[in-house]
Amino acid sequence: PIKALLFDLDGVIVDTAIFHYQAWRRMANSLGFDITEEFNEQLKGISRTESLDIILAHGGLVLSDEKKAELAAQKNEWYLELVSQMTPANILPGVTDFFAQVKAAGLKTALGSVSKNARLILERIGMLDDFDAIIDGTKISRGKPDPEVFLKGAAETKAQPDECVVFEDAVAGIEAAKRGGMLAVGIGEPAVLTWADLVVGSLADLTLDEVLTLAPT
Ligand code: B16
Ligand code: MG
Repeated sequence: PIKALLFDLDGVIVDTAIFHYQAWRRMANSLGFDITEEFNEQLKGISRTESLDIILAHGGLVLSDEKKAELAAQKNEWYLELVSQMTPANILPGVTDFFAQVKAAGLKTALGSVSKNARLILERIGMLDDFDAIIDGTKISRGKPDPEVFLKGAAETKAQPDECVVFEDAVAGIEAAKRGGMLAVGIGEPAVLTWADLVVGSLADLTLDEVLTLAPT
C-alpha cells in the first residue's frame, strides 16, 4: 500500500521555473549570449552548479572556479528578488485540494527538491507546515537523476520505496524516482515524461484515489 507521497517543488507545487529561467537569462545576457525557454527545459530539476556548467558550455565559455562561484551567487541574488514577490497565489492549480485529500487519508508527505531555496519558497507560499519531511538541496550530496533526494524522503517518512509515489515535472526527477524503486506521477506531457507510471497536466486533473490504484494492494 501507499504510505507516503513525495513532491518535487518547482513545477509541481509552484512555478518557479520561469524565475530560474529569467535569472539565468539575465546572467547569460551579462556574459554576451542568450538562452531560450526551450533550452531551459534541460535545466529543470538540475542543481545550480550543474545548471551553470550547462549554460556556460552553451555560450562556449570556460571560466575559473572562482568566477563560476561569483556567477552562481549573482544568479541566486537575481532569482531571490523574483521569489520575494511570491505569495500563496503562486501555488499551482489543484495543489491545495489534493493536499486536503492526502491529509484526510492520513498519508505522509515529503518535499524532494534539489533547490537550496526550497524552505524559503514554502514559507512565501504558506506551505512550510504541509510537509512531514523536507528534503532540499542543503540535505543532499547528489542531485536528480540520482535517487538520493527521494530515498531520504522515504526514510524520513518511514516508508519503503515501493510504498512511495513521487510527483515530478522533470525528466531527471522521474528518472530519480524510478531508479529509487518508486512509483512516479509526471506533471506535464506524456511524450516528455515517458518513464512515469501516469502523466497528468496538473494536480487539478488528478484525485488521490486514482493515485492509490497505481499500487498493487
Ligand atoms: P537553487 P526542484 C530545482 O528545483 C529546479 O528545478 C532547478 O531549475 C534549480 O536549478 C534547482 O532546483 C536548484 O535551485 O538554485 O534554488 O538551489 O525542481 O528540484 O524543486
Ligand atoms: Mg521540478
